[in-house]
Amino acid sequence: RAQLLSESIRLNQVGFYPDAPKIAIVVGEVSGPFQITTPDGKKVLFSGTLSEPRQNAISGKIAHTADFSALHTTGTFVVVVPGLGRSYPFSIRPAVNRDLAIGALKGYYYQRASIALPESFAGQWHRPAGHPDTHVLIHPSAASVTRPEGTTISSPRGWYDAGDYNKYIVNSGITMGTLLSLYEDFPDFCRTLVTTIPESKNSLPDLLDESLWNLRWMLTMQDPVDGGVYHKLTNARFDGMIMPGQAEKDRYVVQKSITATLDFAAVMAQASRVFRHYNRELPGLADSCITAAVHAWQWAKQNPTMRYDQNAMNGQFEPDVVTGGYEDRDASDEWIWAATELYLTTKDEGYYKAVNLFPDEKTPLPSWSQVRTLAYYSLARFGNKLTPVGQKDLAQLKNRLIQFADQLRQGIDKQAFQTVMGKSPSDYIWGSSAVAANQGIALIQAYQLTNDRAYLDAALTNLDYLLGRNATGYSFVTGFGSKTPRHPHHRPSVADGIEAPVPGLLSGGTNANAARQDKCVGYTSTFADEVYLDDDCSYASNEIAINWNAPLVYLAAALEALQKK
Ligand code: 9MR
Repeated sequence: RAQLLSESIRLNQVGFYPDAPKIAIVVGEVSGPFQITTPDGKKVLFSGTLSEPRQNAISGKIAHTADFSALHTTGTFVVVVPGLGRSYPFSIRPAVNRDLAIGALKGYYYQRASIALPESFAGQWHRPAGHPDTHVLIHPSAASVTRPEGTTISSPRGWYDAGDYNKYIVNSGITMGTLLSLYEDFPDFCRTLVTTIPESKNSLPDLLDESLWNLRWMLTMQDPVDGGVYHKLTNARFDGMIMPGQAEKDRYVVQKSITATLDFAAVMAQASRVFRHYNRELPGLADSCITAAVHAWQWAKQNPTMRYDQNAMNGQFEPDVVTGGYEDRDASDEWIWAATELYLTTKDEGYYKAVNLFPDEKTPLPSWSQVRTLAYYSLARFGNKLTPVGQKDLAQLKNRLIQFADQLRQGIDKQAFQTVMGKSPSDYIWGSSAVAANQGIALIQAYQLTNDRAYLDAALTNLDYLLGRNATGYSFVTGFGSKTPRHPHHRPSVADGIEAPVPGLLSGGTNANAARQDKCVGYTSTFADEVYLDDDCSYASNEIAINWNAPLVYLAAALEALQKK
């Protein structure tokens, strides 16, 4: 008999690979048997017993595991806990994350600036073009002899950063680095990811065509005279909740910054490597990219203290700029990333030696403000192909990555939701969904180095987290799962008059400090792992952003690519 839905049963609402671990977490004081049945309840495929209770270290709440890893039958099922009810449906099948990988990559298409999205590609989310960005003002903070205040540059294309319509180089940096690394790590698999975009018919993989939309914008953000890169292209203040085509505010490029310029150098160096393979289709692009990267590096050498400090800037120039800051006091990690990508592309050991690659024992989790480990990933990818200076450090480097993954993996079994994510309450920051996804990437790197499937299984726990096995019960990806964000802080999703939000976008997710940060009314919990609100006022827990989607694309695609082995 069909059971009523119980929100106490938390699980990946998309599904599981036939041979991978499969668990649901049942929250609350229950015990005894559970079953896996068809959604109508007519057929029982598996019976098991709930685990002993475990206490959630953050909230003190009780959790039990329903482990049905031994079920390998493909199909669509639910978990039933007698007396409690059933879970959301999920499937067990090969390639279960393929649609997610494609959908999350397609998310970037919807974020494109300066182009109309026709119905043939965007479905019900079709919309007119917005932000041509062909007459972008030089903000007084960015004025130079050749580009004085009030002159304009053309800087079209790119992806909107997030729920807002501005374009920020720093955040584009890690986003592009993550997507291009996915390509470099799994080129053959990436060619199979078809997102149905205007460029799908050309000979490039859609992942690269999509990345090109942003790469071409990034190239326009470099001052051709000195090589420095403007920190962002932005309105002075955020747009209202309007569609892109209705936005009319002036757009500016602001001061050049050390972090933007180094992130740009890293991306361009990596892009040069990647697009070198498509020299026939894109003649000259790879050369332009490496030239741009080297020029940026030279600017950085001459301007190492050029931090972007919006508060200090405001008051000095007209108008004040109050949009996203992406401010970062410490550029040492950006130096490491830029030097590494330049070294890998040019094989010039001077870049490698220009920085201290291992300033301490840490392997920091990548984020927009911390890109050191992206350098380690790239070096590990090249492995034995490194020149002698790189070879010398290779063993140490691999050890670091493996140790980092071991730390992540350690103690999952004691965690309420049996995920890598959330072992520490400090995981629940602004954009915590990307913490989970980036932890997953770190585990995949360790798998690549060791072939130990335990790392893959650990990475899967965080995909399970993102898709519903968590303290909120939400799958954080719009359109993927049963209980998904309906009201993300995302201007098109709010303003388009269509009920469903734009699909394939990863909500920032649980954020312990969200209520204090966005002051949105309606949060129902103060436990770090539960502070999430599906309301568009909640920009601190329910915005979407390109740097969060990228590790989701990586994680889903890499897991797909590796399951096939
Ligand atoms: O992702 C950023 C997060 O780490 C910061 O804590 C937060 C506040 O500064 O800003 C986030 O980035 C936002 C950016 O500044 C503007 N566009 C939306 C981004 C996601 O919320």
